[in-house]
Amino acid sequence: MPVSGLPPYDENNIFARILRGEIPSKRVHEDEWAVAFHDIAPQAPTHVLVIPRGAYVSLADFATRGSEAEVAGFWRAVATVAKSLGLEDAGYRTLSNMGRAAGQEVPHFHVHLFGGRPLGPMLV
Ligand code: DGP
Repeated sequence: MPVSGLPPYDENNIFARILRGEIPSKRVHEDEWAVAFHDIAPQAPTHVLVIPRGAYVSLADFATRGSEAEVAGFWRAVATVAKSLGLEDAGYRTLSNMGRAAGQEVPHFHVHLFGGRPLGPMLV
């Protein structure tokens, strides 16, 4: 069933191909649950994408079908990546676009991690 205008999971979406190593990426972290790499069009000095290894189109899909271990492991990885990139002291922002109307372009669930400068108030 499509979620918020997103089609069912496409095994050939760009992040699936990055996960399989078919497309290069600048990886900063990988573990059992997640892979993190620099965004191709950074919007902050540090702009990293964290994605689960599993095939989920969106946060809603991940939260619905992901196991407790996957969900916990993924979110731990987000915090681990932020810490390993030295963002923890100054602070950082996480963001996930859920669905086309929210600006989600790549239909593999991902969390943006922004840091490296004062981020100001969040604008929606
Ligand atoms: P979203 O709009 O939330 O779906 O964000 C998708 C992000 O993915 C966007 O910030 C640009 C990034 N992106 C798109 N294609 C590639 C790619 O091939 N490599 C990398 N590293 N990032 C990509």
